[in-house]
Amino acid sequence: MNLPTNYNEKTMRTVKSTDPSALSYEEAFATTVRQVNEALEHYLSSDYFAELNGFGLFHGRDHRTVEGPTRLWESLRYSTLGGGKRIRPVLAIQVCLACGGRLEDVLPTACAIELVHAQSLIHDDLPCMDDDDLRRGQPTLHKAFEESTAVLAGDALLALAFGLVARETPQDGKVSAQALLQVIAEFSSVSSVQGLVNGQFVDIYYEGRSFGPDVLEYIHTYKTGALFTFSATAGARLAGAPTPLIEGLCAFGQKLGLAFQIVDDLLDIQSASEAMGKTVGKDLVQQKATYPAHFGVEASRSKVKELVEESEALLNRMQALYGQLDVRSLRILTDFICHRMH
Ligand code: GRG
Repeated sequence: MNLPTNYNEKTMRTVKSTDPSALSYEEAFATTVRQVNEALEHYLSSDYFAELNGFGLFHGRDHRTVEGPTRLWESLRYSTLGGGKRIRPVLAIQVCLACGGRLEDVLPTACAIELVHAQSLIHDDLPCMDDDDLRRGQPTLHKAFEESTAVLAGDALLALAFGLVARETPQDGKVSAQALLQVIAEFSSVSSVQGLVNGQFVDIYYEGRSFGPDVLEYIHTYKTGALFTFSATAGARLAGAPTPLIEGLCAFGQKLGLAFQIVDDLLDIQSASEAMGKTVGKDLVQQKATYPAHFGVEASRSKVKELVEESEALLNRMQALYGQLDVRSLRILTDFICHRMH
């Protein structure tokens, strides 16, 4: 594998610390989060939408005389640009950079992942699902706008996401057409019945029903783990990493995703709404399938610790096999995911 100078070096050097492992998520990834936010701002700007209007059915159509599209556009911006840790795009980007890939090759996919994440939050908050009023410290989309707008904004974000990957990934030969098609196909799977939709469906199905550890792990793996797994895998694919490394990073993403959801379950019990920016304590009321509900708080914490150790072991193994793979940022990410307070 031909790995160019690692971009992480540049990111790390902007921070006043000699020990990168001592950095917080916010310190280590401030640049990456900013890049993601700037790109999202662009992809949800009126200029970009005007550019898209040049396609197909809407070619040459002037929307300025009709009021509705502006409100729809505002709802997309409200739900996507108003906060969020951006952890999934950061994971995709950091994996790509760790494998020696280019930021520009992964940024459209990283943003698309955030759009699907935003879509899943909008629909999850709807009265027919989790029925939540608060998200990222603000009224949920169906509260700030209308329920119909929230459904349609989610639909729009989902379709927009796939267009971003196809349209915006540079076509200069660095990412092969085969790799790009595989990324798009996998993105479709994890967003659908092999991922989020399936996880959400089974989660709702088991509300108030008895469940075992296998059901619990199944729900977490699909509902939350799928986007983490995809983020890591896509990052590696877009960097042109060899298959065994893609597989290793896919397994790493799976472990991170499961750890992230167990920590989320723990935070739902232990945190204040202000810190989380969303309603907490609802899992118990809704009799949700969670790790703490099933195994207790201590066993859930031990499971997170176990997943961290397994993730670290995977990173060490991959580093030993691929000397130029820079796993420092992935260690910081793992640490944040397991010790986060929001
Ligand atoms: C993708 C087509 C499609 C449908 C989605 C509604 C649904 C089907 C799935 C729900 C998935 C869901 C909401 C999982 C919970 C994941 C989770 C713990 C979210 C919180 O993520 P953070 O903490 O949020 O990264 P921020 O606000 O920081 O972005």
